[in-house]
Amino acid sequence: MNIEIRDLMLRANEIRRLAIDMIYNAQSGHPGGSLSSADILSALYFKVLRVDPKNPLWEERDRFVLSKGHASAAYYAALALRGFFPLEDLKTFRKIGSMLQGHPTIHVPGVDMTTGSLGQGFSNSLGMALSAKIDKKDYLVYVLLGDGECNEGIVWEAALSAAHNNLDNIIAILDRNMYQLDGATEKILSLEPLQDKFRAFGWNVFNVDGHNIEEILNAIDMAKRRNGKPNMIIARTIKGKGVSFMENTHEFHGKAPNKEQYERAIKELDEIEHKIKGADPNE
Ligand SMILES: Cc1ncc(C[n+]2csc(CCOP(=O)(O)OP(=O)(O)O)c2C)c(N)n1
Repeated sequence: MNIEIRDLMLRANEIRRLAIDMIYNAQSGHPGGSLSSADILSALYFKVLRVDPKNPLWEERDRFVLSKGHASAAYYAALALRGFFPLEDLKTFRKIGSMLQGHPTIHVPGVDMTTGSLGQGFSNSLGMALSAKIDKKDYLVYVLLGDGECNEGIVWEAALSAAHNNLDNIIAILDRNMYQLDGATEKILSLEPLQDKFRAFGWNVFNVDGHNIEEILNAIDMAKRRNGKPNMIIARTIKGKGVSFMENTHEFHGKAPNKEQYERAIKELDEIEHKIKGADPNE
């Protein structure tokens, strides 16, 4: 682990802590899928994305679409930490009148697409990639989707269309945490063999440990080589990652922690921070 990776891990942990804070404070939100995607968001916002927080609508910027819009707490935390708006604003999460509603909208600086209706953001990202090609722009379109989200028919229609249009400027990341709203994905509507499905639809497929930032970055580098096919990075993750009693369950998909659970969660995340800081960066 080098110093850069350690910094990205600390950022991910900070995203997790802020997301838990926000959801607890609002007594509403989605902890499970926010925690599973924190390392991916850290890699994107602190290393990969070509964006300018001072000029969120910069035309040449890379686009990012959070297609699993319910993970907004982690998304807003990443945007605030990256400097798109003050950290103080996170306290208004899900409050009446706040720009930081339960699902992201384009009124939030740094948010490129309003999402929340599952499958739609993935399809929107295709339009962005297609328009980049038409306008001869070289920005890339990143999109993060959930595995339960792949129950939506629109995902597969978009997958067909992206390959048909040779949209190699799309880098999709699938948060494969194995749980959706009310149970395990394979029990509700099985997706496996998922990588074969995307390959058969004409995509490059990369498999990574979605909590290993180095692996995420390497896969993104490979996806950037652009061979005429759209790119799908299947990131194996743990729903609720970082908070023991939220891990590998759908129980905290859309449920806020109570006071005792909140305190326990923050304590565990503090311990993780301590551990990352104590690790030898040259190992
Ligand atoms: C079209 C649509 N149907 C239903 C919902 C309600 N919903 C919100 S999250 C969710 C489950 C999503 O599962 P997954 O993509 O696996 O999310 P993650 O585990 O990554 O949080 C559902 C059904 C929705 N937002 N949109």
